[in-house]
Amino acid sequence: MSDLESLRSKALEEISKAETLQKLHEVKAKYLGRKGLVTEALKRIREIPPEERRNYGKKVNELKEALETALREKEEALKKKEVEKALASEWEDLTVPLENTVGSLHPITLTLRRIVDVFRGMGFTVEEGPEIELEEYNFDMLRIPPDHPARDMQDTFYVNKEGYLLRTHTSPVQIRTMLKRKPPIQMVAPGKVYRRDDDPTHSPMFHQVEGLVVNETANFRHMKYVIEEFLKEFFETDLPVRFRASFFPFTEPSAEVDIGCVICGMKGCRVCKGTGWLEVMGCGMVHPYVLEACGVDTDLYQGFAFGMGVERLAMLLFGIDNIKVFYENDVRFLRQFS
Ligand code: 2NL
Repeated sequence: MSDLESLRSKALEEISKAETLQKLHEVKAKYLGRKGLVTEALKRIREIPPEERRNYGKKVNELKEALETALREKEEALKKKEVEKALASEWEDLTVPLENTVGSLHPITLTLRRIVDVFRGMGFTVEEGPEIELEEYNFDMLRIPPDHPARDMQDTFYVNKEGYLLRTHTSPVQIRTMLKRKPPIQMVAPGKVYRRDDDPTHSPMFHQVEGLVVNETANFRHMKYVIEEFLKEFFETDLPVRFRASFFPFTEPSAEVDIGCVICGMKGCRVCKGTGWLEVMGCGMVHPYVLEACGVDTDLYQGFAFGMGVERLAMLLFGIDNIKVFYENDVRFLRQFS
């Protein structure tokens, strides 16, 4: 019996002295574990003379319960202390105005505005549209065939509602503009677009600017001039530009636009894959099918259109070689654009 008393005072002292949860768990194991001192004392009940057993059993169980209570209370106290410690060292009061700290625009926003501002300077209007689009505007009216791989579930985010998707380019904004306004049209459509891509060079959400000109005289050399002027102003230098024949379902003829590599000065590098040229946009004369689908009379009007990826231009403008940094929101990266 006196052994039980000294066991109790020793255990309680060790519990109260435990500074960490780890230490407390060690004390718990020492007394209440499978081979713990109290557990052993409980097993010894068989060695106790029958007339004392009842009393002994009661005492050991009381001791066990007392230690469990003390352990539980101590554990709560230690956990509370840990939370308080974390709150004291880890919290930030977001309402305190920070001295010498100003927010800054995201590099994609800066690039998007830079693109749009050049076109505004050339008399283009800026149009926006919904990110959840009609499949009809995103594909059908752009002459993208029903079996085109871009329509695949693998490539496009379809939403629950039949006939709707997350737009895969900003062309539907131009479709909407032609449907609601008569030519002459000269517009750009900036915004977010979505494709089911996610690897080191693709993000499921990215940004595009597309442009559209529809009037009585729009032609290929007019388009070349507008694009060359844009690239000159965007990169603030008279860069070499070349147009390569290409294909899009919505334009005919179509071309891809390359600029002399701004990273290596056309000597050949990793970014331009040794060619000295970088592809920066696509363009072409709007297919008559697309114009007619939008109610534009092709006896009177023709159009040209172009499209570019904002992330790609931002990477070239700022010399960034990894698209993911735009979405990680690491303030050490973002602060460089203030
Ligand atoms: C690219 C290519 C392009 C267009 C976009 C367009 C829009 C309408 C009608 C015809 Cl409504 N065309 N847009 C035309 C040619 C190329 O983008 O590589 N973008 C990143």
